[in-house]
Amino acid sequence: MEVWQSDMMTTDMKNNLNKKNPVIQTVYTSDPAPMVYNSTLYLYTGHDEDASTWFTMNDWRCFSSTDMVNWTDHGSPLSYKEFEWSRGDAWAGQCIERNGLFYFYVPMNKKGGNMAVGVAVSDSPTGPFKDALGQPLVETGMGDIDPTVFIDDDGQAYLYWGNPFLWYVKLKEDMISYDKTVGIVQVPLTEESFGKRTGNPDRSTLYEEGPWFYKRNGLYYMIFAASGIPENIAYSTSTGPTGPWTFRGVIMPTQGGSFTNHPGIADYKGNSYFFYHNGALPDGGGFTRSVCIEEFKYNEDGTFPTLNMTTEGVTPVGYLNPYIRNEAETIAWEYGIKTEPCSQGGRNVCSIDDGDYIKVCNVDFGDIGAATFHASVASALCGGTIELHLDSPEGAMIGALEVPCTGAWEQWKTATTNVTGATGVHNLYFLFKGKGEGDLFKVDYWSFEL
Ligand code: FUB
Repeated sequence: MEVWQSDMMTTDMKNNLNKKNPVIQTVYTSDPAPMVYNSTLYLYTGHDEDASTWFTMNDWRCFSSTDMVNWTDHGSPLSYKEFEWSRGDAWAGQCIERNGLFYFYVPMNKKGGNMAVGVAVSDSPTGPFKDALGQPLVETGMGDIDPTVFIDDDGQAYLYWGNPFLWYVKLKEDMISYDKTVGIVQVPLTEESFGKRTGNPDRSTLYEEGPWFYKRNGLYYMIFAASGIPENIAYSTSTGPTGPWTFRGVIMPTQGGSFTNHPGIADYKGNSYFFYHNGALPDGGGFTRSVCIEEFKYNEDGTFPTLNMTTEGVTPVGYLNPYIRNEAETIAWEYGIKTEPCSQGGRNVCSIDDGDYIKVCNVDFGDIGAATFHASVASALCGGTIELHLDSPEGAMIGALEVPCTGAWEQWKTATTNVTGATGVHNLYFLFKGKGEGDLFKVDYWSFEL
């Protein structure tokens, strides 16, 4: 198991064939917030702009998976620009479902003011989300960032947030207002509750930011970025939703080349997953971060094991069905490509150059095997070829789709080719080939046929 160390080189993108971290390679992502809904795991992230030298973040991103290794890119469900009162800084948020609506709690800087937490609502987990209030939901003027939301078994919802303080409100059932009789409560940051920090008179406990609040087997968990800069991830537990909290120790040491970290926890298909970020992509670092995932098992008593950052990441918990429409932007690993909004709706893969590839994992072709392959493609230039290889870019080639010039980048055509030798379960590589300079073609979606 390869563990990230602070002096480790960044990921070798092209030859990273058996590794799954970071889980998104097309953009820098941060501050992961997983949400399980309708048997799908949705991953909401922040988005560090390329070449950032500060937390330059304009929108949030959403990805989804049903197997934890192939991630579909849904683009941006929400930007700070949706909030008329915001001037920027789309920092760490979390989304939750209640009564068929999705509530996305997000911190931003106010026009002419400080950070504040807003809430946006949508009837779809992938958005678009709309500002629910036209003004912030909560603000204290003292570090109102990193909201985390949880609905308890009795229906009471809680929103915690803050750096350097930890605050909470009891949300009303509408999820866009809170109980003003209780008001905004400041959690006592005591050594017993959040650990002892030395050398910083302004912050006497390890609590820093990025809280993640949930309940498991009757125990409430507060996971948080801890210890100052550089951060590790630590946690506290309580028998009640509002404390008192007991400090339990560090979960993830400082690793991975980003001076911040941010936890997100989800149980999915019988496994427990720990989401975090690091600086592992090329040109990555504290302001160009990337989300990673580790699978873990709670100890018998509900405490956490120590978790290290790895490049291996998680193992699949499902198979990809090649005989249905699959979005080209469903990706386990890629080299060289990007995604963008598609003129046919949704997103498509773009920035395809000769030698680039997309890998999808655990594709189940079945016993009979595939006979044909179709893809929706567009090219204003010379087109090219999509070679279909099993298990590595140099593995058995089961087919090669000629992509024609379709006349325009928005002119989509379905191209088809015959396939042989595709049976059983394989990782599938789409290896892009072509002679032109720059973008060869775009791909919207694909499928195989028996
Ligand atoms: O992503 C911007 C800020 O960095 C977040 O709000 C913090 O949790 C830290 O990850």
